[in-house]
Amino acid sequence: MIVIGERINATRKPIARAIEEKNAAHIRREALRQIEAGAFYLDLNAGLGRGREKEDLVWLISVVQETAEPPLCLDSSDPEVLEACLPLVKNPDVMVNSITGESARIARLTPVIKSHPGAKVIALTMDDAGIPADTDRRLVIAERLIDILGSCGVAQEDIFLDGLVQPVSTDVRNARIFLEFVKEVKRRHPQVRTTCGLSNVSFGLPKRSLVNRHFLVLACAAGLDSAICDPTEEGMMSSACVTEMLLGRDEFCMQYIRSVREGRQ
Ligand code: THG
Repeated sequence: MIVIGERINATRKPIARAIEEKNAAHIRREALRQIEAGAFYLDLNAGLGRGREKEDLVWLISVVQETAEPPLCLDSSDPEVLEACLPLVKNPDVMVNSITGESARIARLTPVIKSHPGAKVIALTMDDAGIPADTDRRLVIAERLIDILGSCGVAQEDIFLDGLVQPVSTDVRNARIFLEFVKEVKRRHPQVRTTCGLSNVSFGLPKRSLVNRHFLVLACAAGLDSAICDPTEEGMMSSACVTEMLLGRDEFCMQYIRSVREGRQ
């Protein structure tokens, strides 16, 4: 499971405050905590909605890159912000989060993607009509996104389709709709990868981390390759590690045994 650490996101109040106050130490601590917990990519989101997203994301990138150069996942809905920030990222293993099936976004983002060969791209299965309620319509958008990204030169394994999991609190079928999406994408396109904002599933419920980590197990079994989540959340990384082993993806149980030996379980 490729974990994309979600904690450096301006919708979280401590991060919004750190950005406002230019508290670099706080951001660096959040980066290190997530890497130590097992995040591979760090998602950076500076969308405070105060018209300074570009400057703020530039600042986040520079701060996070001061100590280490971790793989980054640039999380913005504004193609202009992504275009300005991508050249600043030092680690070539970078993710663009995200493109959608919306025509305006496609038109603005495809040239940016073409000019950054090797970048991984998260593609959301929504279009001008919004997020489809059913699996089939999400699959139609997914096929279109695979075609578009392929024609931009993005390799299949660098495409991360996000089937946009919706809260089970609003419709109890929502987790299943997402799991079916993942299974079908992996059946049709084994090379294409899948991801999701994991905690969306538990929105509106108590004890969210309990729901999140059980959903991670199910999604992992359905073939989910990656998750945007909080690696410091209780049980999250343990669930991922044990599930990978039980699904036969941890040769000789080495990762699991090592994690116990190192006191991570
Ligand atoms: N798909 C993709 N990218 C995404 C998402 C997705 N990026 C953003 C988001 N969804 C995933 N990241 C976060 C980051 C932080 C939080 C949730 C998701 C978070 N939320 C608090 C909560 O829900 O309780 C609210 C903030 C707070 O007040 O602390 O922390 O789906 N591709």
